[in-house]
Amino acid sequence: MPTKILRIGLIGAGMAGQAHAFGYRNASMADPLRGVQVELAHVVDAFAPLAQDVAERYGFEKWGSSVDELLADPSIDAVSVALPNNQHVDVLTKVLASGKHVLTEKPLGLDGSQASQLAALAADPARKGTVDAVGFSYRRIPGLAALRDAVAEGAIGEILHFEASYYSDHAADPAVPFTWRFEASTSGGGALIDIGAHALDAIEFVVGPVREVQGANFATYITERKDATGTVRPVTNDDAAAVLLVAGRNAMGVLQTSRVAYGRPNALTLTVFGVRGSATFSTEDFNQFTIHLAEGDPRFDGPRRVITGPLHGAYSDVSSFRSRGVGTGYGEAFIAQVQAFLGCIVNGTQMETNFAAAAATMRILDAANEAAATGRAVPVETGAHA
Ligand code: SOE
Repeated sequence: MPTKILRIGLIGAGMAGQAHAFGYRNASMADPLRGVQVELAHVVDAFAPLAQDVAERYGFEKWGSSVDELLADPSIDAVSVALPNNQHVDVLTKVLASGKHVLTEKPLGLDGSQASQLAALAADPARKGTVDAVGFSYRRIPGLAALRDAVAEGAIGEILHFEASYYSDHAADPAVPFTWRFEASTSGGGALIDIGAHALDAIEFVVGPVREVQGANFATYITERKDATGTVRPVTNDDAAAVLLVAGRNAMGVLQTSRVAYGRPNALTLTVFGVRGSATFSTEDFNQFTIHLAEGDPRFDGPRRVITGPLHGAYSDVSSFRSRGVGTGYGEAFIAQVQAFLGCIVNGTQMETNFAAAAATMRILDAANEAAATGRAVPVETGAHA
C-alpha cells in the first residue's frame, strides 16, 4: 500500500518531455522512494496529437493542449516543463503561481534577466516548502558524478585548469530545416545556451562556480536554412562558441561547444587537471571515467579507467541490473533526475540545481555574450550553488 501518491503533469511532449516521462515511469525503483506511487496524470502539448501519442505510450490518464486546464487540477502535485526556450518564462510563471512543485528543462528562459525574474518568483514566501528545479541531467551520470566525488575528496588536489566541451552534429547538415532553435528571438542563443549550458553545469558541478568570463567567441557557419514551407530563413544564433573562463578557487578553463561537429553526435567531455593528478569524463565513454594519480608507480604511469557501478553515486537507484560493467545510459540520467526531484518533494528539501542556481548559469551566458561584444573580461556574480 503506497504511503504517498505523487501525481504528475507534463507540459511539452517533445523529446525532452518524453525523457521526463521516462524518468517518472521508472523513478520508483529508488530505495529512497519506497512507498511513493508516481501517477502520470496529464500531459499537454500545443500539438494535441503528440500529447495523445505520449499519453498512450507512457500511460498518462489525460492529454490535451491546455496548460491552464492542467494547472487548475488540484490533484496534480508536480509539473515537468519542456518547451521551446521562449515559452519557458510565461509558462513557468504560471506554474510557479499554481503552487505546484516544478522541474523544468534548461534553459531558464532566454537570458539572465528572465532567469532572475523566475528565480525571484520561485523564492516567493508563498512557495515555501515547494520545489523548483532545473534539469541538468548530465550531472546525474554515474561517471561524471563519480569524477566529481573524487575531486571533492581531494583525490587530485586543487584544480589548476580544465577544459569542457559539448559537441553535437544535429545541425551539421545545411539541409537540416530551420526551426525555433536557429532564431535568436525564440532560442536566446544557439549551441552555447542549448548544449553549452550542460558543459557549463558540468564545470560548476566539478570545479565550482564560474567567477569570470575572460573572453568569448561565437560563430555561425550555416547562415541560412529552409523552413518546413521551403522558405529560406536567416540563422541568427551561434553554431559554435568558445569561452575562456575562471571557475572554482581560481582555475582557468576553456569551454567549447558546437552543433555542427561532424563525427561527434552527442559528446559532453570534461577534463580537470589538479596538483596531484587529472581526471576525464566523456559521454562517449558513458559508463566510465579516467583518473591519473600523480603518486602512482612511475613504471605504470598513466590514467586509470574506472568502470562505474554500484559503488558510484547515481547508479544503483536507476539500474535494474545492479552490477559493475552493466552500465546505464542517457535515459537513466533522467530517472536519476526525477528521483532527486521527487525525493526533494517527499523530504521537503531543494535540488542543488534550483532556479537560483540556474539563474546564475544563465548570467554566465550573458557574460559570454558581453565579453564577445566588448572584448573585455566580465565578472560573474556566483549563484546559490550547493
Ligand atoms: C538538442 O541540442 C538537445 O536536445 C538539447 O536541447 C538537450 O539539452 C541535450 O541533452 C540533447 O540535445
